[in-house]
Amino acid sequence: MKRIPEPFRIKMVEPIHMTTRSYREKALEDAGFNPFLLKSDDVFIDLLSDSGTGAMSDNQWAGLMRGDEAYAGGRNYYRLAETIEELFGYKYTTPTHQGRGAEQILFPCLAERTESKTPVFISNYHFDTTAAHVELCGGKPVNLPVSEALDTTTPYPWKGNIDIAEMQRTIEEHGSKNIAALILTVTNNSAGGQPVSMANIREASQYARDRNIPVVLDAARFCENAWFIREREEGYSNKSIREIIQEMFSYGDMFTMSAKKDALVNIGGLCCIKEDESIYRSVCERCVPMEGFVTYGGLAGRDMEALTLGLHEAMDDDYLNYRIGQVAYLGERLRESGIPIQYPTGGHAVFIDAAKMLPHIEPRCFPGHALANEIYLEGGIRGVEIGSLMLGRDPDTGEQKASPFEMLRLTIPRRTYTNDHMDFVAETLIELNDRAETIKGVTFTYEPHVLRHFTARFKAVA
Ligand code: P61
Repeated sequence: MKRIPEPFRIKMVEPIHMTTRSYREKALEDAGFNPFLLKSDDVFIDLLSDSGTGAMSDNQWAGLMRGDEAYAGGRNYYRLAETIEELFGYKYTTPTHQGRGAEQILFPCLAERTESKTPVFISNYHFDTTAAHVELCGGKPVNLPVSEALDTTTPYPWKGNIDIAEMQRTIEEHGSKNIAALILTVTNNSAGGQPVSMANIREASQYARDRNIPVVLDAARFCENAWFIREREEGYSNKSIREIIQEMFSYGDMFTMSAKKDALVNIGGLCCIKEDESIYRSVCERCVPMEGFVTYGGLAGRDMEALTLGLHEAMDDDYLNYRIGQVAYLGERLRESGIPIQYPTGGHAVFIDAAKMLPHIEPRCFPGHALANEIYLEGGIRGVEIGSLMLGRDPDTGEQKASPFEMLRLTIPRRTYTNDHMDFVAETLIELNDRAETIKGVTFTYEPHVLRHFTARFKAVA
């Protein structure tokens, strides 16, 4: 594959430092063998998340100066709301401090509308905060990824899709009145940043709408998903990213968005409703006590300005080609060295199949997390587990939920690292792979109840 160089020049740099192995051993021990608890100054290449970690453009930085910091009715809010209406066709916009802020003000409104005590939310895959907010409002999150996504070696273009037959069966089993929403996560983060096809979005949406089930897009990585549709789906190669996005959003009734990803800002989120005024009113009622007044939702005016500009920038063809090309570049380097990854690579990260790379570590000893610790010790690189640890326990039974994946996610921040950094990451992993059998699993010394992986502490198991 031809390498696409960065479509930008670097105007400002932030120094990063390599440490010694003995320094990292001490740092990781102090962090309870949980990379989330490391100081970022002790990390050389930080691939924990692509969330809020990207670089803003000169235009966005300039936009910060245009912030109107009024408590209510600030001009940046109206510019943002107009942009949302123009790009996505959604009438009502509520800004939030980040994606989970949108989830916490929307999901209880959807749950309330069902007749059920445990309303069901179905999805191609709920990301962890999404599942947590479903559970916090008394709901049950049901993940229905397609079976192709579960085999990391099989090349399949739409590993992000929802399994339509399973979706139909689940709706019949529970009855449509008990389904609070269909949530389509684009791209499908937990399955490997994998795209959802337009055909799948259309069909799932139609089925849900015919049964009065609201369709929510979890739109954190909407541009990356649109890029894959243009590359891979018949009938879309001549369409613009913007046209594809308009069609994708036409199949949703509302969307939540962590703007810290594709919208290219360091903080921000959105909860937008296409036309249902009553749900918008319920969202507003929750927004005021939880996030802030409805025209700022936890954001400064300047943050909303940067977000408006970011929405446009993320749709740029050169940017998207480079962005997804960089993820594919790291993926290819690993694959050619025999490291098992979710293949083909998705939009924002390379997912190492830790179950395959470390078959001697059982899921209950978290192979993805063990690998995250090891790559930090080896090269000062920080990744994140996506597997049993992140999935957590069933809140009713206390049992570990069965995870279809045990992965280490190497998440690439936008416009931040060069391919030389990617080479260093690949070389570090290749070295680790050569001594994979020496890597040990982990067990908890402290396990929090909600979203445990963020603050848990561990020790190695013999
Ligand atoms: C991430 F290690 N994602 O992927 P907020 N929906 C989707 C997301 O990907 C998402 C949110 C909603 C993160 C941040 C993160 O255990 C972790 O703006 C598809 O983060 O509130 C966030 O958006 C929530 C990293 C979240 C983690 C949880 O890196």
